[in-house]
Amino acid sequence: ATADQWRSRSIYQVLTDRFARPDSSTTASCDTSLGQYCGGTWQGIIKQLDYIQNMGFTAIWISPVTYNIPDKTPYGYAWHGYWQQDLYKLNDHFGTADDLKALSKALHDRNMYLMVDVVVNHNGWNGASTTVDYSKFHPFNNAKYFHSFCPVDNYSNQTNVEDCWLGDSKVELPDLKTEDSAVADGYNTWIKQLVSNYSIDGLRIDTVKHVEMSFWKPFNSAAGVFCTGEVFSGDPSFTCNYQNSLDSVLNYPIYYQIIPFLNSTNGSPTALLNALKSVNSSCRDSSVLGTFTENHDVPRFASMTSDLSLAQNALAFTILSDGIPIVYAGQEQHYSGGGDPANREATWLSKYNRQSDLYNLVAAVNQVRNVAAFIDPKYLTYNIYPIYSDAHTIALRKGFDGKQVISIITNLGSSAPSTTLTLSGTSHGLPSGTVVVDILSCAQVTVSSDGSLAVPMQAGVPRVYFPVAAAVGHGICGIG
Ligand code: ABC
Ligand code: CA
Repeated sequence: ATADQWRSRSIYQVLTDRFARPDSSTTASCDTSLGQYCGGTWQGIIKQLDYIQNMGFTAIWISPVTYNIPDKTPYGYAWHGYWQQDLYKLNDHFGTADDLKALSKALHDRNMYLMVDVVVNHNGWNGASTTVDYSKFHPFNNAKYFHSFCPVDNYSNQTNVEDCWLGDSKVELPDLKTEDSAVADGYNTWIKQLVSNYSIDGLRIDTVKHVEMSFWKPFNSAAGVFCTGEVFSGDPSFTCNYQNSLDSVLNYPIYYQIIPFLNSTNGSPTALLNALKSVNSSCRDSSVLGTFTENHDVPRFASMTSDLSLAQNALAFTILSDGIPIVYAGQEQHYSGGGDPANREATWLSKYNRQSDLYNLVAAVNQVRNVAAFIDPKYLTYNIYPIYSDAHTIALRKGFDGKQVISIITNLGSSAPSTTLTLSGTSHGLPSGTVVVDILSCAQVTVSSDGSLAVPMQAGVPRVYFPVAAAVGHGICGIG
């Protein structure tokens, strides 16, 4: 599928080993500190697609599928899939080729998309750089395809970032000579075939800033499907520059500003509002960036604060801001693991609880986004903008007149006293007398005769207003 087709999607990120087992167990132990395979598979995911789809997601992103370091390293096993050794073999812990095809088909039968994580920057090696046996790799089975060893140790030197090796002496990540045409051609041939064999709809590309810019355009076109790249940097101009060569990048610049606004009741929204502006001006198309507040590399939101209302605000913003929302499995269960590897908990241990507050919040917010985009696809390219802000709270508008979503995002916290926030008529753009519904509480409010909208703020929860007239018949809050 193309970037245009992906724009309206909402993505649920799973680590294949940690999301669902084929025996549907919800008790199998999985100690994140041990670095072991916990038993999640592609067949396991198929069995839990209702859990994902009932939250309103229309795509999933799974771990890299290729063959990895088979043995135990000082960091444990390659259960996450980023230590690739053979591009043409699958990681058999996750299933067979038929299983992967079955997952792809099961998703397509539900009109959902499959996004696969891919790695081209490096292979994985269990040991120090001096011990690498290149003949173990396929198809790049010779030292001549790799940069000679030097560690990535200076992130302000782009040559060091591109040409040196990630990893360390326990697990090295031998760095491919991606600038060599034999290597680039090899990758382009491989990706074309992988996408076609498994009917993949999109790619999440690992370590994009560690590969020279000129590699990406040909790779994206060889893939022939939507590509979003991991450019791990909070700097809008640096990160957005990669969108001139790839369809999309993950929105780290926004990530790095949402977190300090919402992870305590003292954060300021100023930097987030500035980042929204600069991402919009620096990125070629902010409507297809991957917007997230958690992933498998960063500490879970709930490891920073246990306040549920703050987590609700973070998720509401993730899904309602510009771009393609990405929610990391476990976020909807308020999982609280810290940095890698603690943030890689097994989702099954939550028993796939569909009654949890955040599960229901994600479902409601995905629903309003899906409806807004269905009624008017231009909702998606309408740049969100602030219509109100104070020290703790912002109100945002996205969407054209009569079908705009007005979100109020706050870090007041769950112990905040009840107050009323008044949004003036010129800000929200809804005429006097318009009835709007807060899709989270299902409470309705009418725009007053002077044009203002009186928002009841309570216990730090977000508010998400949608005109009742636009909501009719789409299942929102049961409005028929
Ligand atoms: C293993 C162990 C860990 C151990 C580690 C050293 O080795 O498990 O316990 O601590 C995979 C596995 C990891 C594994 C690594 C290495 O391989 O998942 O468990 O860690 O063996 C991607 C993937 C990631 C994957 C790899 C490698 C790459 O998402 O899961 O890891 O295939 C860098 C890379 C980025 C990479 C990330 C983990 O590391 O660029 O591609 N992610 C700065 C740098 C970033 C850097 C980041 C984190 O730190 O600029 O380049 O990312 O180390 C902002 C700035 C940012 C800055 C941040 C900290 O602050 O704007 O630039 O990021 O303000
Ligand atoms: Ca490289």
